[in-house]
Amino acid sequence: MDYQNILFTTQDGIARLTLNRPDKLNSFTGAMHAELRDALDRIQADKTMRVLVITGAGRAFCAGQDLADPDMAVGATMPDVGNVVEQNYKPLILRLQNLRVPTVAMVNGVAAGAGASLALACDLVIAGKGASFLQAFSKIGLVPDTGGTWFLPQRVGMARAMGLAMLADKLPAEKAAEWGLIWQAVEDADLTATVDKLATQLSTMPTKALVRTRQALHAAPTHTLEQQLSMEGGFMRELGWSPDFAEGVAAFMEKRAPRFTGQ
Ligand code: T3D
Repeated sequence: MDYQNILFTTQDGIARLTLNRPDKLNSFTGAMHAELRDALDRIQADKTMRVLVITGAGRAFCAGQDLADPDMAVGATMPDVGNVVEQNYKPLILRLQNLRVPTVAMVNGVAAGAGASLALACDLVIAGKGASFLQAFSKIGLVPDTGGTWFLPQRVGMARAMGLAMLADKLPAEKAAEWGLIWQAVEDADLTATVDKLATQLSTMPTKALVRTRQALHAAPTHTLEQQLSMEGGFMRELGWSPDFAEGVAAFMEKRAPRFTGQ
């Protein structure tokens, strides 16, 4: 598939996906969603990939749904917004959550609406200090989607989630980090280098263990302690038979750096 709305590269185990409609602040269209699905499927199928970095071209990360896209055209007939969510946003988030590599959002500018949710669906979110997070939905009569109502209260608590979602004020990156919405806010000039270093680090780590960690942490809020202990036990059993566990222990015993392969 030829990509017109995203850039996609892979090198040294690092997949980089750039939303590439800078004139429209990288807002989502149906065509962009199709390209994203294709790129995520390629990462899932490529066993040499160890990490995914998502960012936006130009001055924004992503302004959410393109409100001028034919999918959303409000005219004589109203769009079926629920269908768009089911067909585009839900599969996007489920693909990311089930991706077999850790994911990093490099938030280079405003992340609004579903764009904010896309960032929050990544395992680690690093933003430039000039970036901001905006739950734009209430401004246009919608509800936070793309997992927004799930990620927000888990990260920042109900009071702040409610304020952000209802009032739709821009949350600057530094405050987002202070509130625990994201992992880190860094100087804009340092964003790319910081994320490059992080991606390189993640690409040499035990990939399966990182992904099982994601799954366990996301399952915890709806599990009893007993269920969670069982899940941990199952993951430990699986990982305990993995080459990366053997390598990790061998490297520790031999007092050397481990050479994980992601297996
Ligand atoms: O079925 C479904 O689709 C449901 C799914 C919904 C998911 C959602 O994401 S709903 C929320 C949709 N997003 C928004 O409501 C955000 C709209 N955008 C903004 O509020 C502002 O653009 C920003 C706060 C993000 C940035 O403001 P600012 O002042 O830095 O930039 P700007 O001047 O508003 O935008 C620059 C251009 O991008 C401008 O185009 P122009 O006039 O230069 O030709 C603007 O129209 C365009 N743009 C920005 N956001 C969108 C957009 N065009 C289409 N859709 C957008 N979402």
